[in-house]
Amino acid sequence: MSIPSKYPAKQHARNVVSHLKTKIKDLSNYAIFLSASTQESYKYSDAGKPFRQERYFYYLSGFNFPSGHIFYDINKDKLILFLPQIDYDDVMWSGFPINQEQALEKYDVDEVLYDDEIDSYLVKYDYNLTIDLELTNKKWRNFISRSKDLFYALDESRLIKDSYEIALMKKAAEITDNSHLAVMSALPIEKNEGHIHAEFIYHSLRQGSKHQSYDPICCSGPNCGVLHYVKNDEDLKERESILIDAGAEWENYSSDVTRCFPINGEWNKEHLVVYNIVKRMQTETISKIRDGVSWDELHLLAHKILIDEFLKIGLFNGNKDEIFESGVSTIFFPHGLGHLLGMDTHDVGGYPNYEDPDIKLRYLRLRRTLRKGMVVTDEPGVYFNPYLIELGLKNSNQAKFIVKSEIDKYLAVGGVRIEDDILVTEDGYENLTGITSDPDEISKIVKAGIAKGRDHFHNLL
Ligand SMILES: [Mn+2]
Repeated sequence: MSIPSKYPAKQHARNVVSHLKTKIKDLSNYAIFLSASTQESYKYSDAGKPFRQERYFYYLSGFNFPSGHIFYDINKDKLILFLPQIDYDDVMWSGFPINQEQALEKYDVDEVLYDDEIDSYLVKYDYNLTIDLELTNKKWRNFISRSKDLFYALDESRLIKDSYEIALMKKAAEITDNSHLAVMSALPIEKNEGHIHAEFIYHSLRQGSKHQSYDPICCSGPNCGVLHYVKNDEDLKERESILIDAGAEWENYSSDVTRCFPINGEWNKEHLVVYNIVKRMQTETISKIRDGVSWDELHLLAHKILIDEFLKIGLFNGNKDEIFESGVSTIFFPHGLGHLLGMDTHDVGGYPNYEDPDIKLRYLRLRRTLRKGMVVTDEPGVYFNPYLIELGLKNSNQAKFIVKSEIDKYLAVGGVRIEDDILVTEDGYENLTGITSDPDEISKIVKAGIAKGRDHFHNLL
């Protein structure tokens, strides 16, 4: 797979048009016009918010600065980037912005102009499709129209990653691998969940990743049972388990990885039992990933494995099929097996159905057949969340299968999730995540870090 030298904006525009054609047959009077995010400040303050480029705009431009616009002339197959005009008052503070010549060199566009010329392009076509009418494009409100079909075409196009995007995602994944390894190796200076958080971000930043794909989830003990725990501020003392869900971003492309480990390097009995159940759920579902496979089915397979294992160790009691039908496994595995990954951590095009009558499928964010070029997370989990267990015990259809006295033994573990980023290929998959999830190897890494002692690490407090 050869990788283009520039972010392939032009090819992206062509892909979008190929999907748009399935909705609008005659595009001869149409163009596409998208706008960048603006640099916003916090309310009542002149401090700028961290800049985050609008993803659809980036997809068609590769331009990562505020206030640009992109125009795709479908008839002429011509992509034009419009730069904001230079604000000379700002040059003193921010330096000179990228100029026309530099932008033409850097981006995969046919022409670079300033935004005072936009009108003369928009008047050429009856329909200049955009995704939203908002502050960034309100000046041209009379020339542009919001289009659901364009949204659809952009989503379908973003669904399948090209070689350039995959290369960016591999870089994000590599930074994430190193940062997870650093976290597992630094227990002498990790006495609070916040230290786990700090260690991950420090190592991501050092590798050039300026942003995280999402706020890291760094939990210990029972907190591991809270799916999107972001408090990240409790002491680790007395606790034995850690769960960290964190992924670095690279040039607007995400990674999303979860690892669990024992704080002292030695898995306690219950923690390892749960870990091995989740490991089996992940190994078996990953092994079935390939073009053409139903993601629903892999998700349900993960539930079946959980039920099988819970019956073996006495956490469930009853008939396998009846347990599956009751949905009681969602008390312990409440989220989906995984989601699409791309510029957004929960990437576009998954078509979830949050009203699905089948509770097992309700929170699955990807509801379509896997296709070559998709990147998905495979992230089964098993949690012992007292609130959810209570709900299960109140539900007469589910309570009869739960062996409460056995479940109680696992509350201290909190939960285990193992999450890798997987590229779907024609006849299988490629796992972009390299950090080990083997429990013995993890144990060795944690112990080796502990053996180095506190003085080995760069830390002040
Ligand atoms: Mn995820």
